[in-house]
Amino acid sequence: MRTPDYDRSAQAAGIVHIGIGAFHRAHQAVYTDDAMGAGDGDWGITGVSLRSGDVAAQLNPQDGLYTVSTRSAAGTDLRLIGAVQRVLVAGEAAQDVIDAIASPATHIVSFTVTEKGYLRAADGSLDLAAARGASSLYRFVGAGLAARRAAGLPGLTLLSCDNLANNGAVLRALMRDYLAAAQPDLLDWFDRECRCPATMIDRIVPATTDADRTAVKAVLGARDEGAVVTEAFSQWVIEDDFAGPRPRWEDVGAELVADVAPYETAKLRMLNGAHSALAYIGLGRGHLYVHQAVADPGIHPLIERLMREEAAPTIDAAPGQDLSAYAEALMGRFANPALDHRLIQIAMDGSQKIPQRWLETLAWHQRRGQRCASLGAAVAAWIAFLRSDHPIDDPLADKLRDAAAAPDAMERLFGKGGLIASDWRPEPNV
Ligand code: CS2
Repeated sequence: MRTPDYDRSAQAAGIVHIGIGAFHRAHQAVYTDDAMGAGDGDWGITGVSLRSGDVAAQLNPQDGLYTVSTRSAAGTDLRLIGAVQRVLVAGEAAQDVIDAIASPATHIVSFTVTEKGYLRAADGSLDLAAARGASSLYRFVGAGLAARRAAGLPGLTLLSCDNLANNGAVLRALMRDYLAAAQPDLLDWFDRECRCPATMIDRIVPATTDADRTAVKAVLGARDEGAVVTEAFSQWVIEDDFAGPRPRWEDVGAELVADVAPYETAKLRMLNGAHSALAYIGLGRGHLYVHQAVADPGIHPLIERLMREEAAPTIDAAPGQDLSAYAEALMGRFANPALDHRLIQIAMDGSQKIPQRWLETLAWHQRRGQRCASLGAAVAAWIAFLRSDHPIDDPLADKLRDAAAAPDAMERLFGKGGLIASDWRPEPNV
């Protein structure tokens, strides 16, 4: 088993990561572990959980160490990751979180807080009441930045690693909205000193189950509470616009580029768009996992069409970006029989995911007078899901259920002033 090949105890913590779930541990933390293994020091990660204390309870007793199991049809590869040094629970150690952000050793604050963690109102602007709340990333970052300025320290790079369109610009705008309301004297300093690069992040990471932990124990000989399970594929495209030092992630597989948009758009509309369609259509047909749904002959062609004929034409590909090869690779990744990726996990937070995954594609075609049969079926499957007995895990759950139950469900969900803001307007027979 591969283990960290650098002196963990000699590394300063250069990164504070907010939202230290399984995805971060299988993605950015692995690149950072690789970078430190390649000799680039002082990029230890201080993890922060904004809500639950689960990850802190799993990782702190293990000194931040955990395994990543990479699973494919060929078997499982196990590796120990040393990049995470400790995990703070914001609600229990607020000052420690602020101190970590304000530490002279910190250069980057990164985020995987999921779509809903950005606390946006339906029109995309900051929900200021929520942003002033206890589990708001803005409060901690705002306080940490204020302490840095007071100490005469330089600003930071705020690195959003969530599946949002234009995640860097979105984070910058929301952070500015928060500062304008709560700490207006910091705005100019923020503009001068801080950067918010865009990123495209990609690795399929199902939620870890107890069966996964048991499988790891069989190999490791010890129980790893923080174990994560993933696929072999991993991709990270980052806009090269940092406020200060950063790990040499490009030496260990990340792509540092001037413009992330073509990669990000392709990923959101093709991979994530297909994922959400698989989730709702698959659940409707009684499947549990992605690999089952994509193998269903009643679903497979619909997903191919969604990616190749509906999403791909809307993307302004970068030179050398081959969307047909991308679609083919995605079908292979979805079919991975060794990864039990639950459809219900992807079905969660639909109100936050669907605009950038489906509705931008639908609007693009609508402007050209074209219909999208696959995305139309996906929208119908989401409404059927909202009407079904499945538990709805979504910040708008109650409103969605009510809207979906109404005879004019499409209007209430997607119409002007509906629950889901977008440029797409439902038509009869979408
Ligand atoms: C999935 C993503 O849960 C979901 O909504 O679509 O987490 C997906 O697995 C990742 O974005 C892959 O990079």
